[in-house]
Amino acid sequence: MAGEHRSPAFLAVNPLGKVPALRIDGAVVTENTAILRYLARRFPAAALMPAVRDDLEDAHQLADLCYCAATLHPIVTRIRIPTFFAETPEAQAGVYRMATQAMVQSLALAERRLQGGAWWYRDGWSLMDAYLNWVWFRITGAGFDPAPFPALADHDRRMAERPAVQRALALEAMLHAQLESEGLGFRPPAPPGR
Ligand SMILES: N[C@@H](CCC(=O)N[C@@H](CS)C(=O)NCC(=O)O)C(=O)O
Repeated sequence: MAGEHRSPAFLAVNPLGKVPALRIDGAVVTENTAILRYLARRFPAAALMPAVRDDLEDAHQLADLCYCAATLHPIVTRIRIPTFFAETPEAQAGVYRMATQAMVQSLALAERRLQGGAWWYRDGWSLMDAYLNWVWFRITGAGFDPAPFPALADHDRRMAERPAVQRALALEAMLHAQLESEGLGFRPPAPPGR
């Protein structure tokens, strides 16, 4: 909220002024899709993504990550921060409303997929579950109605049982409290019309 992601210091890390950016071995990797694939390949023992048998399976995995990063993620931003996309409160309410419609449409794929199993891939938990759950956490924290998505809500409960998720959420809550105390806390705007 202090705009540090647009500061020269951060633009030197990622010229697009976006997070995340991962500095590793002195080099910077940006874009969630690239970061997640890099981590999965660099730490195969962690089994962050299922092993692929051929190029086609690899393409399917890339498409899955792109679904989160290129389809869902930009809609999350419009739901949480409509002020980035329109100037007047009326126009922002329109951005929120249309982004919510787009999210309902785009999330149907994930809902169907999770109706068929506990995790995105049959082999078990993967980075896809983490990214998808981030989307869910962010939008339901900004007034998105969870009711039409029971499989995603169940998935969220399963995710919340994972110790790593609990650690990540506790860390985020701690950092959020710290930012609040500095007057830099972020609260998504109340959903328009409420
Ligand atoms: N294409 C990027 C998008 C990342 C992104 O939109 N990050 C948001 C935070 S969740 C951001 O940095 N927004 C700041 C801005 O757009 O000014 C990726 O997949 O990593």
